[in-house]
Amino acid sequence: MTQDDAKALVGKRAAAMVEDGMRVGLGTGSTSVQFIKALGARVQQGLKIRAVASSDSSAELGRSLGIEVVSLEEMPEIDLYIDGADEVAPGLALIKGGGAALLREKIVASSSKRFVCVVDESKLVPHLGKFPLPIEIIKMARPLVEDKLFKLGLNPMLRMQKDGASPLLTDEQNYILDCHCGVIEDPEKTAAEIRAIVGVVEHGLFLRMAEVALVAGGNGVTEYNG
Ligand code: ABF
Repeated sequence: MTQDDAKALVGKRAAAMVEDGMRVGLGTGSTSVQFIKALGARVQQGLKIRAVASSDSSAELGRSLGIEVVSLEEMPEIDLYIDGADEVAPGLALIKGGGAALLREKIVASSSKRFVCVVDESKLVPHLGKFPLPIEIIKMARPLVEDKLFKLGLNPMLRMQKDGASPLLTDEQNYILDCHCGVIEDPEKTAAEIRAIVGVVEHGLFLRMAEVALVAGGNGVTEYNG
């Protein structure tokens, strides 16, 4: 099975979890795209749902497929949020934000009764940290935040646009610092240290948020509970 096949399989499995009348959170990234497409197909067959999206791109995709996408203000409570991750470690500790949507993703996850993570098996790791940890920061605070992160040994690097000419801006017009920190031994401690820095908006450690990860691989889709 290719990685694309695995993403399509797990996206479809997650879409099958959605029931009539549910308030759904739409994740971001290529696995979530597969979920949104499979959900859109069900909506076209008559499934009635409303959704909140974790990025402008997912909102656009959802609407283009006939999904009613509303704001969190209009629908502050969500029944089921489906989203991908960059790494999944024991305890269902996640790194997210490779797609630069971590702030809205964490807001939507925190507004949801249930968060189900969808990944292919390449995302399962024994420890977080090989994937650079994204941190969303206020532009003005960059020198201050970078200095503090260097002192914590987290080696931040400003994320640039694909052409490398200018810094990438999130949907909320903030910067992303990608931290090349190596193995994160104690994610709770690292999360608390980052959170204490003035100018940090949010970090990509999602701890004790997902109830399960659906993992697609050679054996089909399996449940990972950490
Ligand atoms: C979102 O998309 C992110 O939090 C994560 O960074 C990324 C995963 O993307 P993909 O599904 O394309 O690997 O879920």
